[in-house]
Amino acid sequence: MTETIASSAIARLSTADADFEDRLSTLLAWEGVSDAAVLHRVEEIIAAVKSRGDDALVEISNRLDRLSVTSMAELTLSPERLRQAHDGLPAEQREALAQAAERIRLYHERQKPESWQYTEADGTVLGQQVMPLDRAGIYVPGGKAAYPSSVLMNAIPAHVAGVREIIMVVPTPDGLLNELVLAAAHLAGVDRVFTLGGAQAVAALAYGTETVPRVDKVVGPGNIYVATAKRAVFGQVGIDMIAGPSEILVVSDGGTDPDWLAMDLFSQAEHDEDAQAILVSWDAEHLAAVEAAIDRLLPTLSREEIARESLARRGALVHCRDRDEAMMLINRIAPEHLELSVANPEGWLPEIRHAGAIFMGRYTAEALGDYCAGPNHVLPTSGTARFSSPLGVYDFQKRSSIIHCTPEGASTLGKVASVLARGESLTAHARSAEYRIKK
Ligand code: HSO
Ligand code: ZN
Repeated sequence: MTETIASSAIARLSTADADFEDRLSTLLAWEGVSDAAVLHRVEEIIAAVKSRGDDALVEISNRLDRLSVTSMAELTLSPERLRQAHDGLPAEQREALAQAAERIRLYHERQKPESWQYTEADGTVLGQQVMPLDRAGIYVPGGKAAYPSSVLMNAIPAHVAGVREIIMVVPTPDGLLNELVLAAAHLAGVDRVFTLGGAQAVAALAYGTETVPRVDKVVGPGNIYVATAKRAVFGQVGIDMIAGPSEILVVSDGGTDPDWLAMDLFSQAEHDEDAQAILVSWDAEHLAAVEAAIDRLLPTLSREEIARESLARRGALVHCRDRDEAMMLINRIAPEHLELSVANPEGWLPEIRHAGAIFMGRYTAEALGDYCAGPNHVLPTSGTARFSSPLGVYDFQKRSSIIHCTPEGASTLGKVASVLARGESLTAHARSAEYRIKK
């Protein structure tokens, strides 16, 4: 068995090792489950918000976020307050946010699905009508995970989809507000903001209170309490995915500067201790060079401890046989982020079946996509790219089907429906269809 070298910050695996499959499975395993104690507390909070509305929100927020407010008015931010936050930013930040927002908007405009209809020979019209949700609720975490970029990534697709009202909730532990988050909300088209967090915020959005309007879908990342609350209210409202820790898989052909690759891995690892960064290459010398770069550059990071812990817990440098084996690993892992740091990434694309976002070539760092390239950074994690897609305009819309029969159409279809209805012993169905059959 290949033991992790004690001095190294990151595990080394080789597909040639007998225990490779076991080690890879262990590395990829992520249990997103919350424990019974968390579920119990979340259920209590939801029940309190459901039955006592605003009073419960004030009480719970005071207790959990260490506030001393007396009414929901103190937990509500006006659109003017958002504008002030925006106008008060240093010009450089304001400009960067505006550029990012505009690029994200342009990209998502392209996603807008069209309604469609077609007419059959007898004049019967069939179709599909796409409509936005009435209200969407966006959860934005507080504290160290408060990302203005995530406000843009969640709210802009909703806005582009045509959602009538976008409500944002963001906790203010100890009363601290993040001005960049508020500025991003202003730019992204958020209509109302409540400074609520945790399970109580999710419950308020799902059920509504005197002050907080009930929404149709709750999206956005959050801690274990938020994720558990989202699961609990699903069905009452729609939810987006329950995201696991962020991950990156980098595939290198050996031609990229090892420092660049080390920093790309760090950019994922610095998110949190459970984030995952994996590099795959068939060039053993190159892997050793990246490992040296990791060891040299780690101490230079502002979030060194988090990155180091993440690499130690869940990171890996994987040596594989060749390009085909690298491709097999990509589809096996189904990564949230895939960086193809190779000479001809286009040649790889047709074979990549599972990846949330694909970053093509040596120059396309994931960080560019995280902030401003245009595509969404809310992506399927933990292998769920096998069956799901990046957050987008379509997550804030739904479809209605349309049927419009002519007398001829009703007659033809009536005969089919009548036979099937009698086969199901549903005679009212049959007679309803038969009334419309031409005599
Ligand atoms: N990499 C994160 C998104 C993010 N990065 C926000 C920086 N800020 C998940 O895709
Ligand atoms: Zn990131």
